[in-house]
Amino acid sequence: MIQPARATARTQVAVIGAGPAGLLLAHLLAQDGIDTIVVETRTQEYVAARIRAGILESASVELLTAAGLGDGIAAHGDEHRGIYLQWPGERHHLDFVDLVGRSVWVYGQTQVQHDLVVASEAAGRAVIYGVTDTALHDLDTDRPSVTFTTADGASERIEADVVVGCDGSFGPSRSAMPASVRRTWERTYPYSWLGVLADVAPSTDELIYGWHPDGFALHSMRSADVSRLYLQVPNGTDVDAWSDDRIWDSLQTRLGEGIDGWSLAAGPITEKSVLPMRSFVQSPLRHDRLFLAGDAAHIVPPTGAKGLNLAIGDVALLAPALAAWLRSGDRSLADAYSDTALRRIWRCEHFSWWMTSMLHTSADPFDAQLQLSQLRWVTSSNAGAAGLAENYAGLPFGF
Ligand code: RFL
Ligand code: PHB
Repeated sequence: MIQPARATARTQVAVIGAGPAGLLLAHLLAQDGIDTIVVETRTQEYVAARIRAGILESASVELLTAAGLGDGIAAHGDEHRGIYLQWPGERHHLDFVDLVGRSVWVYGQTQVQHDLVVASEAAGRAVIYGVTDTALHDLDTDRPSVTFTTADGASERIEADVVVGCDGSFGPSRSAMPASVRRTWERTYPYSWLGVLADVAPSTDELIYGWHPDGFALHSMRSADVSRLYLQVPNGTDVDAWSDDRIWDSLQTRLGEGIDGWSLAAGPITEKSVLPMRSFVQSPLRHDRLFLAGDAAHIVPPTGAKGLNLAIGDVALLAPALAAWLRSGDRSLADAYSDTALRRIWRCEHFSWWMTSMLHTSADPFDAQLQLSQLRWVTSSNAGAAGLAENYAGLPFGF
């Protein structure tokens, strides 16, 4: 079949995916004088409205601030010293600042994405939304390319020095790594989260992670007027089986049982969805001229609040590595990127699995006793608490 002629654009770095990893990479590379073109399959409005992560580690806040993206965090972010861990009858505060000298920030991924889009538009950077048929080519040559169809049906090609896959779990970049070098590790969990967003002031000053025989519950927040709450539910749960009343009753039971004088304020639920939980890593993160960053390379269950922070951490390593290569021909950081990033990725994979395993209940009474023992240790031993705090508040990029 004769293929239609493609319009060809040339750039230094072709980025696939305009989520936080892709837009932040384009932003940091621009600061080093490197050109990018970003292609994104969704519309700009869809990407902006997606409700996802809520917590930034201090290293993420420092990086965003140093990159000129910190105004929103300073104005609307909420710095938290730690979290509460609880089980029926006991609630304990872990103060990360006292334990490890670092805090975390409540600042939603929606807001991070908004800040990145504003910066990208202000700088006039090329981001092409609504593309289909994204495909990667010639990654083992010095002229790799990405082809796609634009929203109005035109066939286009971007030729670049390197291609970076920031296209999350369902994009084409992960599988563009040759099968001969690719290795994957995966764990699925026998439960999901039912997440709700509610127009009600949070009933807590800092996040509450609650173990309960009925299942895990989490009280998070987005602002002084908006709460974000989660309930452990079985896989395959139909969101329609959970009326608003059932959700509030379950949250009150799981988060309030035996906690004297505490009650959960209910309010209008504005969003409700079920999120499956998965751990996944693909290695290496670089082969020839293809690099992976963010969810394209790894997935964590959300219990440790690491997904967005890991994406930021990858990009924090990758941007200077690509800049050194493309500006001065120095490939040493690019060569080291995969191994350096994977050290921190596996630490966060372990932490996310550990938090998930400690807090989600199964039908096994032996497991329940182990979990309660672990929770008592983490909340009563300085060593246990500091280990959790160090991981939750986040290790330095490049760890
Ligand atoms: P993203 O944000 O998924 O962005 C990838 C982008 O690539 C686009 N894309 C393509 N573009 C062009 N061509 C193609 N063929 C493409 N295929 C895909 C996608 O449309 C998308 O815009 O990945 P990134 O940038 O690596 O950022 C990672 C974070 O988004 C992610 O780790 C977290 O949001 C994970 N996550 C959560 N993490 C937490 O720490 N706490 C949470 O509460 C939390 N909630 C969530 C989440 C992830 C979710 N997903 C992925 C289903 C809730 C949800 C629903
Ligand atoms: C959130 O606010 O969405 C959130 C916070 C902490 C987590 C997971 C999700 O561990």
